[in-house]
Amino acid sequence: MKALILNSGLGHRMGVLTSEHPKCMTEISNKDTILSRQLRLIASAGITEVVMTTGYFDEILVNYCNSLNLPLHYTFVKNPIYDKTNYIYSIYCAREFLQDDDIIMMHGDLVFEESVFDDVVASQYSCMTVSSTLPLPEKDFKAVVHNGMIEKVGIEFFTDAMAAQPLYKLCREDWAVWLGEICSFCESDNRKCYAENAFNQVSDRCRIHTLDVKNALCNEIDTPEDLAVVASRVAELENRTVYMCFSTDVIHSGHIAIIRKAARLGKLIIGVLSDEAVASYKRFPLVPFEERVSLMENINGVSLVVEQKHLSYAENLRSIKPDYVVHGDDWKVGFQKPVRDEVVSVLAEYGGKLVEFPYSKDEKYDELEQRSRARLAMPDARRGRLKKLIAMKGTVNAIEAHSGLTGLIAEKTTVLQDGKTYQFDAMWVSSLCDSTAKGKPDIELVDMTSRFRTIDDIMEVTTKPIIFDGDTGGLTEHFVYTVKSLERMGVSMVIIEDKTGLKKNSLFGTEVQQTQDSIENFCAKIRAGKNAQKTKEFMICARIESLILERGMEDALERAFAFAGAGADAIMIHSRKKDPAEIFEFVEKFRSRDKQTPIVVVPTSFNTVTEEEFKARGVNVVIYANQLTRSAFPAMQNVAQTILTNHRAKEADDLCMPISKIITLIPEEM
Ligand code: SPV
Ligand code: MG
Repeated sequence: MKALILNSGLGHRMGVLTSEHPKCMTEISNKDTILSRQLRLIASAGITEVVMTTGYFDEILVNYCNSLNLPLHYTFVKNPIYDKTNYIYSIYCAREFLQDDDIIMMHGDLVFEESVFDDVVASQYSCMTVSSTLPLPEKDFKAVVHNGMIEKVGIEFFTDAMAAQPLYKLCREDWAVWLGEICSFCESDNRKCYAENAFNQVSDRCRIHTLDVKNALCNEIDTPEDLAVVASRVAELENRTVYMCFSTDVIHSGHIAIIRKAARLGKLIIGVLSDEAVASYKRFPLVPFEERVSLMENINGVSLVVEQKHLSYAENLRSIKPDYVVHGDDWKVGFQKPVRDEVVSVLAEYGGKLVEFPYSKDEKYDELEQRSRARLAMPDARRGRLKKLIAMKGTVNAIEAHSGLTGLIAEKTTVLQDGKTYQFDAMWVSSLCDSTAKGKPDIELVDMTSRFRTIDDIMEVTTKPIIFDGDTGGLTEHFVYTVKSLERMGVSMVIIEDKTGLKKNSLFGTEVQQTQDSIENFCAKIRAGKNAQKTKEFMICARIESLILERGMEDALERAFAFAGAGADAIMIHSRKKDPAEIFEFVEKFRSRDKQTPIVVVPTSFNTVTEEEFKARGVNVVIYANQLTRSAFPAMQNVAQTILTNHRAKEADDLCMPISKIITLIPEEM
């Protein structure tokens, strides 16, 4: 595709403004002349070949074009009798450079906005810009239109006519017809009319569609009055703001293409989604917020980068009030739809517009995303993420996983609610559920090798951080090895409970014989673990069983402060009461002296308390320790009984997930 710009004329009606250079070099803003704006848009549309006809001040014009340093290759063709002919003859002079290609043709005094030019370039058919909303001009071009096709162009037509501007896309077959007729005109000495006079003779074979620009800027400048009007429209365009939000930490060519398109609508402001918002709806960002900001700041066409704290655009839109919001049209459905609906209603509050470009699924993106996930799953990338999430969100949640399958549920389950997406932050490898899955009691019978095997199964198919239930931690001499192994595997936190001897599950409480370890011994175990670990990020959490064993609040608090003093990175307080009062009392008393050390709770019994309330009270980790196992067991038992009752599986089918669904549950690759 080539651009043809007709610049042979002088523009006498501009007066002194054209006394030293051709009209196209008239300034229309601080940064542009008519011509520099045209050339910039041509270059940014990816067109590289420009044929320009010249006449008046041709040398000045050629030098000026070269001085703009745009990535364009020019062919200048001077009309030697520019003062005695019209541009039909200039085109004739340039004919050898205009063969066998699609042509974007424009008069040199035409100023149009980016979106108009984009539509012309993208048109599948030959087209001319017209306006269905502007009144018919007295002296300028009008097009006679039937069924969306242009039949005649000239200043003399008023019937069935629309205001028209000399900006065309001419597909090569149509252009060959028109150019042929231009040649016939010029060779029979008909050189003083418009090129459109030649078109009018062949419009049945040169099929030009209308492209309705309505009120968008697409104006010729003939007089100083025209210049004033166009300059103020250009100023308005240059002050327009465009807003886009990015959550991605991998930028690919598709993003750059949409940023380019958006920047053509006005000053582009990019909202970069906070780490917390990204982690809540997608995955933990590999590139932290600050780096994602500087990535965006360094992309050509981006004027300003701001933080977008939430998935919702509302806060930023109300404060920035951009003229446009740009997004791919993929968000019309799926989990982003509520976010889009809110954008539409906030834009309506002040008259902003939503521009949606067709979304093309980029395979490269999928591949990059898959690689990012694979990286997140690696031990070094996974281990420190729990600490970061606690720092970022204040309170995180974790759900039990005891196999690859339950790991996938923890990894992939998301819920959309009130425009927000919820998912689990981490996984809890429970001793109770790991033992139960193996049909064994929760008494440290399943050995560490087997427990590590479970971790490995989960890690193979997930990326989220893991909290390991380390029971009592065993002998201190053994615990130091456990710490090093867990750390090496990429586990984020081990929780050990201050019990000794034969451990039984805490939910038995005092119904079974259980012995609490001494503060001294347990502190020594914590210290030994902390000394053994190699990375800063790995966390050892001390779990206090005083409330379970009914030793009282004072004992629980004394232990909590002692264990934190011995280096525990977090404190877990456990209770088997339905009433959360004792948990709340502990949290309040602990927090009055220790504001920092994260507090962990397992609300199996006191399950009426929401995460929001725990957060408000100063709890940092909420673990749903056994619900997947407890829900799966009765479901499986029911199906087994149904089959036995009916002597066949038909009746059980409605209780089961369809095979077609279960096979899609397991990803081919993570
Ligand atoms: C586990 O899930 O194994 C626990 C938590 O240790 S609890 O069962 O509540 O003791
Ligand atoms: Mg346990």
